[in-house]
This record gives sequence, structure tokens and C-alpha cells, in this order.
Amino acid sequence: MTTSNILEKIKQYNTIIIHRHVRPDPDAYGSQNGLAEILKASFPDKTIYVVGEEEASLDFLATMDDIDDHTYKNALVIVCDTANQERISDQRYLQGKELIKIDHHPVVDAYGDIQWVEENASSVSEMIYQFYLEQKNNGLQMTDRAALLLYSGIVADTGRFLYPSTSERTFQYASDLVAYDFDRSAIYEEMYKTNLNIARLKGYILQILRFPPLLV
Ligand SMILES: [Mn+2]
Repeated sequence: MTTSNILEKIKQYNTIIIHRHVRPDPDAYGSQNGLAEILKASFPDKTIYVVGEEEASLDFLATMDDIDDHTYKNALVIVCDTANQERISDQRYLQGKELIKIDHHPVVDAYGDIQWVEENASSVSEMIYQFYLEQKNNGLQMTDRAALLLYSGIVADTGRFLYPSTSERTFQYASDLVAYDFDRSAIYEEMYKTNLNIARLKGYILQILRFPPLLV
């Protein structure tokens, strides 16, 4: 499996519907919508949809499309960041003509006509940028909005570049992405908002913490 196989498949379809996992996080939204933005910019004649349940805290990244069942007829379905089929948000993913899986989790469910899985990738957002880099000479176009989405996914899935999955390649891609025009501070502000109840719980735990721990 190479990124060329995926691009070839995309070129064969007029309608492409992109899914991701339930209870979405910024990598799910970032990879799904980053890919959608790249495909919209690269192929203005194709119709690209993003679907799945909405998550209000991620509205700053994207909003989903509301599509009819018949839209799936003759459509290519791409699923991002989802290891197993039960976790795919919107089970209509089965109604497309062909299915592509793009993921970075260990393979527990080998679904899809084409599967591109990179367990060493920090995030699927990183993989989507790799897809762009490898295929930019074959027609793929990057946009500021796609850069914002992919960067957000990378930042979230690497725990702000702390987790061991953060590689040299992750930093190279992040470096490329910040050269596009988007407001990093605004993203961080949205991504790291704390729910008041969670903040209170953390405060409570810190107040009762003792060293060494109190055994009662
Ligand atoms: Mn992920």
C-alpha cells in the first residue's frame, strides 16, 4: 500500500465521504477535515463530505455535513483514525462502493478495500500531511485551513509533542505546517479550555494531597 494507491482511488470517484471515530478528539477531526480540505482544494469538481456525530468542543475546528443515504451510492468512503469498525461514527460507512482505512493504531480489525496503517505515526493528521507531501506532484494542494486542522491533530495526539510517538518526522511536519497562515494561539486557547467541574475536582485533589500519602 502506498499513498499513490489512495490517490488513484480518489481520482476514480466523484463523491468522497470521510468518516472518523465516535467520541471524536482533535486528531479525528483534524485528519478527517484536513483531508477533506486538501481534496476540496485539489479537486474542485468532486464533492467531498465529512460526517459523524458533532462534538461541541471541537466546533472551532469543523462542523459536519448532513447527507442522505443515497449519497453513498457510488461514493468512496474513507475512514480516518479508527482502529475497529464498531467505533466508526455513522455506520452508513458500509453503504459506499469502496472503503479506505487510514489509521495509526495497532491493527485489531483489518477492514477496508485499501488499508494504510502506520503504527509509528504520531497521529493520522501526520499521515495526511505525509499523503500530501508524497502526492503534491500528482495534484494535491495544501491550504491554510488544512494546515490548521492537521497541526491541531498532531499537537493533541502527541500531548503537545511530549509522547514518545513524537518523532523527528513529527517535528519536521509541524515545522512545515506552522509556516501556513493560521492562529496557533487561538487553537491552543480552544484546545486547552478546562471544564469548571474538572478544574474544581483537580483543585480538591491538590488540597487533600499529602506527602507521604496519608493512610487512614
Ligand atoms: Mn489519532
